[in-house]
Amino acid sequence: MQPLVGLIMGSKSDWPTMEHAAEMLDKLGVPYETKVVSAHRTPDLLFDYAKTASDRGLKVIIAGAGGAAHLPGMVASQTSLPVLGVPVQSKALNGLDSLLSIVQMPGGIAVGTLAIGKAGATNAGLLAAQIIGTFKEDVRKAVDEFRATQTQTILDNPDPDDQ
Ligand code: RP5
Repeated sequence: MQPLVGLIMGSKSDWPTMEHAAEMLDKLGVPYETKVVSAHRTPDLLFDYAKTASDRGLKVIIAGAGGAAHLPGMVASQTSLPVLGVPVQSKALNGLDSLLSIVQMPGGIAVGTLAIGKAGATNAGLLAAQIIGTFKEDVRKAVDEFRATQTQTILDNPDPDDQ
């Protein structure tokens, strides 16, 4: 199936975090592609990827990076597709460096920044699906069902001490 979401990350080492975005996209039936694209180590690839993304049929880009996390902002500078940035939890500063690098975009180029680490990657997949759901009915329904199941599961298990 034609990928609608580009799921990119600065390094293979980001995959244990970013696979949670992939998991959510799988769950919600959103076709996506994955690729390592580094702002620092493969800058030409970054420009090519971002500039051709829309023509290749992508509708949303999820970009995860850690440390000096320039990837989401640089991708956003080269495409008008929505870019969702995931701050990967770095070893040295626990991802605060990643978060601040991604979230503090100057006005005029937008990156939607998610939480640090697994929650952020999960929600990036969910938010990408919600964007795709604005024009793809099956994905919108999958998101609604996911949320309804999540709510019901909590209502059915109110005792925090139950296993
Ligand atoms: C960033 O540097 C990557 O996004 C990664 O989070 C971090 C460390 O990369 P590796 O040295 O593990 O490849 O560009």
